[in-house]
Amino acid sequence: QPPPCPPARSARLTGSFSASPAMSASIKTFVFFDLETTGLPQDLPKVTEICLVAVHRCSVEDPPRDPATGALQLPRILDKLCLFMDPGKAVAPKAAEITGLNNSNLARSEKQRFDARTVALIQEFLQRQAQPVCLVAHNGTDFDFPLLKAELDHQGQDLVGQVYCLDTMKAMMDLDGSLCPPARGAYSLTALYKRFFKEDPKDSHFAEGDVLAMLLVFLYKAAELLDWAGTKCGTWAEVKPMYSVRLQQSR
Ligand code: DCM
Ligand code: MG
Ligand code: MG
Repeated sequence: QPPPCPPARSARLTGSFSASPAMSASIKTFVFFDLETTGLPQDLPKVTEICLVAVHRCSVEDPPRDPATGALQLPRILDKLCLFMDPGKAVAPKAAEITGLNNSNLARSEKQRFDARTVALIQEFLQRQAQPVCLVAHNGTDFDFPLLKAELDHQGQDLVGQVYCLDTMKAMMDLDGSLCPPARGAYSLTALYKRFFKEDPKDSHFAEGDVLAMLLVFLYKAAELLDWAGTKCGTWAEVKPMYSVRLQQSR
């Protein structure tokens, strides 16, 4: 059992902002999402792939199970949006290796940039869901939320309406009372999936593969995470872009 972190650090790492508990307890739809990218934050990455999978609260509260084994199953009703982009900058070798996406196969498939139409698709997808929605991403606080914000910002746009944010890595660490950075490796998506399901997740570093693995991890801890979401969710309004458009264009 690692020693508890000092209070200041705990507060920062939970990613808990000022969402009103009464409001985030009313989240109707969880939209699990993952981004594949040209690289890590220091590379000022661009998105190569986005997958969003929307799940109504009722499916999270009562997930289906295999009648014979009792094993958790994916909910029957999932809205999905998966899009690939031409990032307009070089995909780093490591990113290409793990995602299978590179400048050549994205260009050959004539993929478009993360443009105004991409933003419109994401907006419409979110607005189709029962409101309010909560975006859920693994390590979202440090990666997926600020990067999506930067891509929207690049288009001069932002999400509309009240949108909540939940980082499954931070939430799982908080639930375990294990908030110190050395414990992070134990809370990677792969590590959590292996801990709960005793096998490797399928299609790691494919956006949809990572989203479905994250959804199963979430369902495994659904009762605790729903409870956590009711009081500790962040809000989209408080997410800052990973970088500014100007910085990206100067590279
Ligand atoms: N990434 C990277 N190098 C790593 C891990 C990730 O460049 N060792 C980048 C490329 C991935 C993106 O982060 O597309 C998202 O990672 P993940 O597949 O874990 O969601
Ligand atoms: Mg990810
Ligand atoms: Mg991924």
